[in-house]
Amino acid sequence: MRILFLNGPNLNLLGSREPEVYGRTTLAEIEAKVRARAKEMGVEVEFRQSNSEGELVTWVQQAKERFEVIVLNAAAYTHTSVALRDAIVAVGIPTIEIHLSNIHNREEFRHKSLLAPVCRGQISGFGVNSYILAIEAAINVTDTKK
Ligand code: CA2
Repeated sequence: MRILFLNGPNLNLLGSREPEVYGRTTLAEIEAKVRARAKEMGVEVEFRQSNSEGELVTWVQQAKERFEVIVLNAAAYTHTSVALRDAIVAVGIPTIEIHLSNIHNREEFRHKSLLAPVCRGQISGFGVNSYILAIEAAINVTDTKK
């Protein structure tokens, strides 16, 4: 199984600012943890970050035939992007929405995810572990209802 991890805007800043909200782990360190766990679980991962909505949309489109599952932390685009939502529907690859923080106990504007209705599920609020839990979810995603 090949899993594509996509990370949205400002996640490249992890570890440097707002540690009280997002922790002190950098995105490179998260990637290393994901790779280590994926190796144990016998799955392949690709890990990318972009600040550009269009680039994220292109990567979702290009995932067709190359990846079985997408794990997506769309960051702020979670709450705004009809384009990403449409891309997830268009490619039809099971997509798992993840967040470091619990978006439901933060500001009201973060409670709404435009992506959640077209994703298989959402993992939110477990810090770096949201990424690790997503590997487990991805491996079992074919067992879950669409
Ligand atoms: O909790 C998450 O993973 C979020 O997707 C993170 C987004 C936020 O807009 C979502 O509501 C929830 C923000 C990512 C920005 O990351 C930063 C990291 C360090 C310093 C500043 C921002």
